[in-house]
Amino acid sequence: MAFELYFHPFSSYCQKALVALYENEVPFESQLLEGPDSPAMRRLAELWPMKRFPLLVDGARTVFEATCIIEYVDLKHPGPVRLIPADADEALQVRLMDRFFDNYVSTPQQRSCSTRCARRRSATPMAWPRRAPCSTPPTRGSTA
Ligand SMILES: N[C@@H](CCC(=O)N[C@@H](CS)C(=O)NCC(=O)O)C(=O)O
Repeated sequence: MAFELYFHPFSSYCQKALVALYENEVPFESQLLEGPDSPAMRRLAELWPMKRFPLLVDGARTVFEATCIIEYVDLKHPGPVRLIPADADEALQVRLMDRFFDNYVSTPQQRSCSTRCARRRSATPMAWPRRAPCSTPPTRGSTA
């Protein structure tokens, strides 16, 4: 059975998972998260109550967190391109870079985009009526 990937193309975390699948031409079924009420979004909420994406489904198994999806794909569907080096020390360097870019680039970038999307939504309510692909940002002054 082919993997299923729940994703939105504007999400950098989803792009990480997609690169892993495309690099080794791993077949997968796209579950495109088209909006808050789309069937794929409802199914995502059933499979992963945190409702974060990407999410990979492999039969009865669900794998969340883009980094873990990459490791899972490398483990279960190895191809000519090694996603995580076999050498433990080199693998550690890859994981360090992964953590750096997630924590200090992607997450702040996502927060900034979400803030702008939310401002735009309140100015033009029809742009994305209820929920953007990424989290609604905290309001100014909140501690979240
Ligand atoms: N740490 C997670 C982050 C995933 C994440 O935050 N994805 C965003 C999309 S950019 C999301 O699911 N947003 C939906 C929401 O916050 O409700 C990963 O690496 O996969």
